[in-house]
Amino acid sequence: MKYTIVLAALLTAATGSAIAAPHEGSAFIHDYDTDHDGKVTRAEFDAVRVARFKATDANADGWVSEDEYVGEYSARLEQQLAASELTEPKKVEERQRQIRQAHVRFGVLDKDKDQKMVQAEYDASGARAFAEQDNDKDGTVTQADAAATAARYLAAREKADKADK
Ligand SMILES: [Ca+2]
Ligand SMILES: [Ca+2]
Ligand SMILES: [Ca+2]
Repeated sequence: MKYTIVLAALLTAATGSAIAAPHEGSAFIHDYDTDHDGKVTRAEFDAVRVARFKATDANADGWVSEDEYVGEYSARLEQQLAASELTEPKKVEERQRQIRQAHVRFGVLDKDKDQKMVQAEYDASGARAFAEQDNDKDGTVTQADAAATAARYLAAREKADKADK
C-alpha cells in the first residue's frame, strides 16, 4: 500500500494533477502550454514553474513549507474536482487521497529533508518531470510524447498495483 502511494506521488509530482479533465488529452500539456499550440517547450515549462513556485511561496520568504505546498495544490485540486464528473462521495474520497499524496510529494520534493522546498529542489524535480514527459527527448513535449508517457505511467501503475496485492 505504502509503495503504491509513493509511486503514485512520484508519477503525479510531474504535473501535480492526477485527475484528467474529461476534455483534455494531457494534463501536462494543459498545464504548461501557455501559447496553446498543443505542445510544451522547455521555455514554456520553465516560465510556468517559476511563476508557480512564487505563487506557492505564499509568505514570499523564498522557500515553500509543507503547508504552503499542500495549500497551493489544494486550491487547484478543488478547481479540478468542481469541474469533474465525480459524485459527491467520490469527490470526498478523491480529495482525501490527493491531499495525502500531496504530503507524500512534499517529502519527495524536499530532498534534503529540512522541511523546506527551495527553488533548487523544485527545479531538479521540474527537470526530471519534463524529461519524463518528453518521450522522444527533443526538448518539446508534444501530444505524442504525452500519450507515450501516459501509457508508460499506466503500465507502471498497474504493475505496482499487482505487486501490492
Ligand atoms: Ca506551446
Ligand atoms: Ca514560504
Ligand atoms: Ca529542502
